Amino acid sequence: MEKLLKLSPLYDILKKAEQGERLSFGDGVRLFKSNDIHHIGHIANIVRERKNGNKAYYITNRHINYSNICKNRCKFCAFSREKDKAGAYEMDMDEIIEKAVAAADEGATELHIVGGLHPDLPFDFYVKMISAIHERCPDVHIQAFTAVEIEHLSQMAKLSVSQTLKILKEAGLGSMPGGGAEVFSPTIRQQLCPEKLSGEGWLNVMREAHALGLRSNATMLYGHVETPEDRVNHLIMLRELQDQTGGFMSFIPLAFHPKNTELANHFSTTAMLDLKVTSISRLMLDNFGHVKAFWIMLGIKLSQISLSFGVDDIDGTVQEEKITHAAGAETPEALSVQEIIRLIKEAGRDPVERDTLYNPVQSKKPLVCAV
Ligand code: V47
Ligand code: SF4
Repeated sequence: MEKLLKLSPLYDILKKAEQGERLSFGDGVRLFKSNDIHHIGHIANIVRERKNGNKAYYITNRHINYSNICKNRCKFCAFSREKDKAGAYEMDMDEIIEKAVAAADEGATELHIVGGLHPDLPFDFYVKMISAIHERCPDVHIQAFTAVEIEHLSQMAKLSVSQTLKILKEAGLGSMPGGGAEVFSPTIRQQLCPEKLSGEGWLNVMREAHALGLRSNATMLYGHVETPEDRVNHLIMLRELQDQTGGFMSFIPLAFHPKNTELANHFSTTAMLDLKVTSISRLMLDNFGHVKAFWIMLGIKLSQISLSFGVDDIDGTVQEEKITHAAGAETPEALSVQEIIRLIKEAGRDPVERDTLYNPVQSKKPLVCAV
């Protein structure tokens, strides 16, 4: 391989990555502009194995998308609806708690709870939702609210982001998912989601969360109108915040699904771009522990292959997913633990069930909730 690697026009960059040297903006852009997926993947795999050995993580979890009502109109989103318009929904507290309790009874160790920016649900609703779930299922980790939702909740509550997060943490919030990051470039945000919290704003919410001891994930939505330069800038901004806080657990590249969105004339992502993004993310984000393939968006087969292209985590059982499926995802909404384990083993990796914070899960016994 070394002989072949020397022939690659990317040899200098790949050698740097292999030796643990930080890659520059220019390096990242050159990688994205190359189609040498074998060599990029090979070095990403070396880095992936250096960080996580032969382990491939998964989690028993459940997504709850409590409402699709949103005051924003992001052009890439097929999920959101205006209040009182056809297709708008809002789960009530009982329904949310029922889903949470059922998931915990079936062995979920994590609840992933996100929704739109509801124009008039009071902050108190969200606090009650978290505390009610936490009271009923104290052993289940609640990963809820993107940085964009937190900023919105802080406006509804007329509190600072830090105070908002503190109240939610006291109620039982365990960590935050990585959604809402999209691509940080102000030009792209202006074009696709002008009402949305800025990239700087997203990073500031995460900085506040990490300062309070709340860990989080980070994402990047790719495969729409962004350039290789936009992607690399995004990754470097994440890397810089991670240098300061160390609070990010995993990075999840999100493959854009165009159906039913205002960008419906765009193509879906290709396998080539998907694997470049997982591999180059692994190489650029040298201070992130994990790169995760959200199989719902990446597809089951490509997620399996991505385990050799930088990825060490294949997410979870999920059970119900509305955001990507509104945009035409053809994946199922759930995978069983047995299916996930088979995918991982056939990829030659060792499956490790993890909790949200990447501790191995010892007991397979369902966590029982208080009735
Ligand atoms: O914030 C919206 C994206 C995100 C589309 O942290 C779309 O572990 C593709 O962030 N095509 C929500 N993506 C999902 C998310 C996530 C998922 C799984 C795990 C984690 C984690 C986070 O989905 C949104 C937005 O960036 N999105 N529309 C679309 N048409
Ligand atoms: Fe609303 Fe999020 Fe959809 Fe944007 S991506 S319209 S903020 S639900």
